[in-house]
Amino acid sequence: MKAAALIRELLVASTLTIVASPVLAATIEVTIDKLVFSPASVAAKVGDTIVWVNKDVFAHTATVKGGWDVMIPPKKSSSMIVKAAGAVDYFCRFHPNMKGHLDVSP
Ligand SMILES: [Cu+2]
Repeated sequence: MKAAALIRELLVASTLTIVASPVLAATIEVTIDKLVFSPASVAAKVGDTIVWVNKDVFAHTATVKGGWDVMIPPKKSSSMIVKAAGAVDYFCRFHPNMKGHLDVSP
């Protein structure tokens, strides 16, 4: 099998795995308005999706030092699937005063 075909097969297989997953994952919405994450602190479980909805006219990020980094363009939303349990503080790289907290249970 050619490499490209193999990659395609793997992609199809992983997509099916995600679709067939019986885990009841939740979607948790965090709004960004006037440089504030709201709610500032949310609880989630591994596998849940966090959606940041940016109502501001400038870009923000949800960034964990040494961890993940999500770019949220102006007037857009971005999402991330929570992969690890634990408590994390995140902030916006452009506005370090913007702070959020995530409590993730397994
Ligand atoms: Cu920001």
